[in-house]
Parts: sequence; C-alpha cells; structure tokens
Amino acid sequence: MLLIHALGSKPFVNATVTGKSSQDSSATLNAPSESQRVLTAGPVVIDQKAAVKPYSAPANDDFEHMRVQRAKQLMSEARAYQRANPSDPWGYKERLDVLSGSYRSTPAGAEAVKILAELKLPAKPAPAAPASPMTYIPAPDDIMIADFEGKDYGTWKADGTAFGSGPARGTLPGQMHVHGYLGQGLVNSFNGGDLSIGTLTSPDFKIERKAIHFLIGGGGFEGKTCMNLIVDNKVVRTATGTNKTPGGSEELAPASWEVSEFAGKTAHIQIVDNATGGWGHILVDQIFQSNNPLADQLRSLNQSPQPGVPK
Ligand SMILES: [Ca+2]
Repeated sequence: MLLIHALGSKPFVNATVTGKSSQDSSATLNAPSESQRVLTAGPVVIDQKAAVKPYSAPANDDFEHMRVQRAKQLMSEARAYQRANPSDPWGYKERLDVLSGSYRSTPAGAEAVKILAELKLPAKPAPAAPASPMTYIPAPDDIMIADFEGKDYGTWKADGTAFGSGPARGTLPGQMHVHGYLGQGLVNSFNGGDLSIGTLTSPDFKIERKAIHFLIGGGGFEGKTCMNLIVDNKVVRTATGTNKTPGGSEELAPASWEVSEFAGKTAHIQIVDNATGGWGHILVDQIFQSNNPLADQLRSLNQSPQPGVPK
C-alpha cells in the first residue's frame, strides 16, 4: 500500500513564500543640516548627529571580496557534499561547475577548474524507467490542473533557475532515482542541483471540486520546498516532500487538499524551491480537482516496493 498523506484541514495563513529580503533601508544620506552644525570661536564642536558617516556605495573591491568569500563557501559546501555523498560524484561535479563558471576569477573558482580537469567520473547509472508503475483512473468529472506532459510549462510561469524551461523527464543529472510520477514528465526543481532556487506559478483557476489531489516528493521544508494553494492572496493550503536529512528517497507520494470551503473561488498554485542545502528541491506531478477520494483514482501497480519507499 502506498502512504496517503492527508494534509487537508490545516490552513497555513500568511506564509511568506518567496522571501527576497528588502533593500537595506539604512542606505540614506546623512549629511548634516545647518541646524546640526555647532560652531564656536574656540575648538570646533561637532554635533553627534551630524557626525554620522555619510553613506557611500561599496567599492568594487568590496564586491569582489564578497564574491571571493561566496566562492570559498561554495567550495566548502562542494567538499562537504563529496564527503557526505561518495556515491554521487556527479553532484560534486555539478557544484564545482557552478564555481568554475560564475566564480572562475576567484581562487576557489580556479581551484574548481583544476579539480574538474582531473575529476574522473564513473559511467552514469542506467536511465530511469520512462514511466512509473502508478496509474491514474480519472473519474468522468475530474478536472486536470496539470500533468506536466508538455515540452514546456505552457501557461505556468517559472521564475529563477530551479525549474528549468519545462517539465523534467524523470531524474536529472546528479540526482537519485526519481519515481512515483505519472507518464513521462513532472516538475523537478533539481535543475542546477540543490543550489538553485525558483518558483513555478499556475494560471488562475476556479475551485470546482471538493479536493485537489497531487503527487509530491523531494525536500520536506515548510515554506521552502513546498507547493502552496493561494486564494485571495493568502496561502490556504501547503504541502512539502518528506526528506530533510541525507538518504531518503526521490519518490513522489499521493497527497491531497480538501478545498470545499473555497468552492467557486479563484485560486492559483505556486510551487516553491527556496532552499539551497541538502534536499533543497521539490517534485510535483498530476495536480487535479476531484470529488472522489484520492485512493479511488490513483492506483499503484508497484508490487515490490524499492528500499526506502513508504509501505
Ligand atoms: Ca506527469
């Protein structure tokens, strides 16, 4: 039996989902006004308020220093990944690729170039089976929101790099075996590995059935690797994958939201990858509206679950 997650009845109000910090508001000019200057006949007395150092933009070498530091951090993350995932040299290579590209001019970038030149990768594992053993038996009145079988995202809008330019066809480079999706395509935010971030947003649709069913997997970080249902500009339902620690499984599992209370409302779905560490990605497929219980329509044909697959 597959594990059925019932995340239905928990509203998740006012979640911040894309978390870009606002500009630093301290960047204001603090030139002293006439009234703040106190002049005397003797030694010059300077008003404390007037003595605040005026804002000046960081010099270019400050920016370069930040890049050097960031590259150093990325290199230590790449090394940590290599130590934690000795069986995934592709993931290590992917991290070095980022350094050898965007950070080539830094010492860590130059080091990455050198390591990459000498890195010997074993043969790639066999490609994933093209289709999953899961099957979908639609009810006549089900409404498909997205099955991600197209070559691009169609009317959905992808921001950032994590979601690539269209649905993945299963496992991406450097990723463990992705399974449990339906058909050939799915949303897989592992484009560029765990380091990449982005959002994928559906067009508006009307809620016309009791439930929204879907398949979800990947990182289990609330608000960071998640899928949200947004009604009236509020996140009213959210779901994540199940993985937070090394190991785990790239399996998508069926899940569902009970949405009767929003009947007739306009909604949209936002899939979020705002995490850059281990399991910093999300997998989603087969989102549809239905009046029937999920288990009636998603049937697993998998008779011999793989290790790590929930029973
Ligand atoms: Ca699919």
